[in-house]
Amino acid sequence: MNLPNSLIDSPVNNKSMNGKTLEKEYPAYKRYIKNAFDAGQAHIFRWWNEITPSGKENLLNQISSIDFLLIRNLVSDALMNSPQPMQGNITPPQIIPIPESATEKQKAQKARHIGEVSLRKEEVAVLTVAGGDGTRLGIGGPKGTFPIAPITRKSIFQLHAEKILAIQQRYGVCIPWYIMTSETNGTMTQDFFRSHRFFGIDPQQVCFFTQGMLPVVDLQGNLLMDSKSNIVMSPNGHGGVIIALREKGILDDMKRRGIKHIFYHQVDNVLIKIADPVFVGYHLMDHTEMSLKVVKKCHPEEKVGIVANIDGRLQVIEYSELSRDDMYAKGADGTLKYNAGNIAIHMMSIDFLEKVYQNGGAISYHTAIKRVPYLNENGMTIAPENNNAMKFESFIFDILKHVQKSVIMEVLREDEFSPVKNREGENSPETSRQDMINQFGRWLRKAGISIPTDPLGNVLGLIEISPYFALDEEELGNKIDKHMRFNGHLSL
Ligand code: UD2
Repeated sequence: MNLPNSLIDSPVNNKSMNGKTLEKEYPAYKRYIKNAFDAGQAHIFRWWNEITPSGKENLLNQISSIDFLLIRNLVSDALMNSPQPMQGNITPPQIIPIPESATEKQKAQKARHIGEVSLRKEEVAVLTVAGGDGTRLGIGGPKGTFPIAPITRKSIFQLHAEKILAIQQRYGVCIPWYIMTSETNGTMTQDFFRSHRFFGIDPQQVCFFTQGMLPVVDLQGNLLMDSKSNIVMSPNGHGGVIIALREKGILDDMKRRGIKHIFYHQVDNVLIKIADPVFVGYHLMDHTEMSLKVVKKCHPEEKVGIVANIDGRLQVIEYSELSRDDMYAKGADGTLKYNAGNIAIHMMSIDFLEKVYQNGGAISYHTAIKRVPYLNENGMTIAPENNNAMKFESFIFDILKHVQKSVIMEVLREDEFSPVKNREGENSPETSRQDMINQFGRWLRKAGISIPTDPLGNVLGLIEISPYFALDEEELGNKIDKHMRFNGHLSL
């Protein structure tokens, strides 16, 4: 496919605004103005003579942050190469199974011990990526602020914070917590933490940083505006964390604090076992560079990437990039052949990240076709009914291409994975709350307390156990009054 004319010579170039005049008027921005015009994006200055000085300043600041060459290349790639399912010889990876045999259990115990030693040495930091727009949930604010706990309605951020505090207490350590936000939700996120006094965590150990943004373009590659002085920008994907860690001095901060390994997770998983010592231990045991937790997919079309070897190299194939045949392929035992669902929980060694930077640190981008409101050429806001825009996002797991050694650990979905993604249905606040209640119910049952369930196995009633009371079933078993009777409502 050829590049659209708009990218080669925008008609607006000639019509409404002269680049040279602008360059003369704003010498400090000369280079950026030229870049915008050269890239065929002159239409963004269409309303230049109408906008206020602060609007002009905003637009100039925006163009100085945009890599027009990168956008041009991404657009041309997207237009010339229609999305293809992942090519190559796909084979299932080697996975540490959920321990069942005595030997497997022993190995997990050993891993736990190694992980605990590392946690006690304060070598591990937690990194939460929370820069996404959360459009599917549609709450108009950071997802982590969503009130999710079944009874107390604590926010997702508060649950994470309390888990970190509980781990700190258990091991007598301090665990630095790095939170990546975006320009869109960064201020709101920090305000939320401040207004909740950081949920009891020492503010000195929490470090917020923002990821980069990329412009959103229409299906021909023209930058979209949502006001006469504002280009629509979108976070550059969670892979942006790789750039931000270095550019924002986060990696240096980690090294200053003696951190050697990063526990990485997505903000939306309410069952996350933060800094799970067993996972930390497996990662360390084999001197691994980057490790992954996986669950068995719950159905072929579940929206999780799959972890697989492609032509012998470990990769995550995003759900949108897996062919239908591979999605439904069955192994010899009749189960899904590609069944290792990526739940986006990783351990990454600082040394490995250094290696990624030494290899150039370049991240690749994937194109997502979305529906994005915009200002049309008459200055009217349009809420499109169909997909009208391309967003470019990088994925953290693309750095797997730099990995020599990695560990993949299978975990039980009901113990560790319940993300809040959608307003309703699968992976919604309702299912996440139920998953929490069911988990607490299982812990209580293990401790000998009778907990009634419906035919689907869902607990009848409400249960919430604070991370301060118990982080896991073992801790609960040690603390709970075994003669307690559940009357349908329990908050500990
Ligand atoms: C992600 C994974 C998918 C699976 C699933 C599990 C990708 C591309 N896909 O799918 O394979 O593991 O999660 O839950 O990762 N985020 C940022 N900045 C951004 C974009 C996202 O910080 O620019 C964060 C976001 O706040 C969230 C996480 O990354 O915590 C996942 O983003 P998502 O919900 O868009 O990813 P999803 O569900 O498509």
